[in-house]
Amino acid sequence: MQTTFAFDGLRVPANVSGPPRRTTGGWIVPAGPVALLHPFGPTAEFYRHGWNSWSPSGWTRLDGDTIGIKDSPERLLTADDAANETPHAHSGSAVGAVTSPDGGTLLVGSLGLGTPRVGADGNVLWARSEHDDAEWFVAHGTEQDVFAAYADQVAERLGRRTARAGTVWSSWYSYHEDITEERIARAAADLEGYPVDVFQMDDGWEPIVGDWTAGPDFPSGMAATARTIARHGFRPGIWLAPLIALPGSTIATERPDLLVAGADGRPLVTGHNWGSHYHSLDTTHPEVLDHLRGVFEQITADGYSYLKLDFMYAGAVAGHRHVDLPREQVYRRAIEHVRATVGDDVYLLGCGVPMIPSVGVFEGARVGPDVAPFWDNAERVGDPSGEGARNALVSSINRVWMRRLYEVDPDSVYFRTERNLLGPDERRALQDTAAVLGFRSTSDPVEWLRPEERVEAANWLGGTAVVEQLGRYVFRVDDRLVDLTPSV
Ligand code: 9PG
Repeated sequence: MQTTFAFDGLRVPANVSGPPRRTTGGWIVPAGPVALLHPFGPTAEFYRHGWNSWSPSGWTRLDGDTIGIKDSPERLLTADDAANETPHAHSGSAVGAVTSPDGGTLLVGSLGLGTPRVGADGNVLWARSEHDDAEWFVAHGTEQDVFAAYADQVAERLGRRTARAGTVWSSWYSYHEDITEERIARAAADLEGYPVDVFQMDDGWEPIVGDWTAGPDFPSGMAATARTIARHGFRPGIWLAPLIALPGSTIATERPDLLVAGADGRPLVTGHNWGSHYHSLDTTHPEVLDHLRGVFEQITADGYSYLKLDFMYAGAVAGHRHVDLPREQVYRRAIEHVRATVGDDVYLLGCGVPMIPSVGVFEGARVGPDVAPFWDNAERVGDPSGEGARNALVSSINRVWMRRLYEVDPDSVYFRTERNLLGPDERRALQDTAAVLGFRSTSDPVEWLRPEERVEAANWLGGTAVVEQLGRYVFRVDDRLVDLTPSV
């Protein structure tokens, strides 16, 4: 049906599937395709929201370049919604908005789990879902107001978990996969006394992605390392990618029938990393749920209560499963199963997660690609999902509104000058972004830091800040004005 939204000072003719109704800060529109005739023209800016943690997000002019992963199907499969993404058109996942040159923002966002898409051109802001099962929220107002109202509508439906992580040390951006029980023990010992709450071991402890048991570099077992971490005063945290399996893993080798399949019935390739492709576990299969229960019972029994669950989008990709259900709902049920296994006191940080389906089931979520000790990613020009400090900062700061949904993790910051190409202003921009988002983590081993850098790290990690958003990328952080515009 055709309708007209009457906003304060703006009338927007629209095609919708049924009569809209008023709600706080906007309108609820029934499930089904939506097209809004916006009057802002091609010089308006479009907010593009990426599907998962690593997917490019941000603002761009409708008459300018699109934001997305261009020219790499492999990257697209891992770092965005490959089934729907059209990188050369202005579109994204779940929510989108257009901002007129004079400042008003028109937003449409999904309130459900039907793999929704939103896009725009100079005349139309459109929205549709793979599965038309969820209502939409439509609003017009200031940028901050409409995104806050949308987030509140999402949280009202999907819930919000409120436990906080505190400060985190991660092994990834220093040691990468090169970790051993001695190296972890040394890093934890050196960190003793620093204002760090969680010591999170990252990828490298397991023998292969898919087999979640102690690898050869952890001969004393994972419980022993958790005890070591705890002895130094930290909450033990660990990384897992529980929904994927490399071809050589036990589950992929012995039970390929438990993997998401392609049209040919063979295990579907659902992403690429570690110099390989990998597959997804079919979480609609009862035996996969049993397997996951076992993995999570073991890891929590070993003493880990902060779990970074990575590559999680792979549980929500399109493919053939034991039970045919909308894929974002399949994903959410899997996380609910994990939650039921670990209980409410375990902190779950989602990474590579589909953003909206993770609301209410994760305490925290990564909101950008990986940082790196360099600013621009020279190898991946035109790929805003590539690792790098700038790419991480840009996506993360454009997702600051998601603070209302979970803790938002912009990834680690650096204090070290050793093994780091980032200059002082670049390191500071990352630190400011993390302070604004309210999630403080670093990966610098104390032994890599000079004396003055140790002081700086301790002060920043121990700090708290009162943050007020003044503009899209402008914040008051305590008494300081932080303008991240030059970094974006
Ligand atoms: C461990 C790492 C770290 C890191 C995670 C994740 O788009 N990609 O292909 C892509 C690959 C790896 C990746 C991120 C994106 O890194 O974000 O913090 O835990 O895994 O292997």
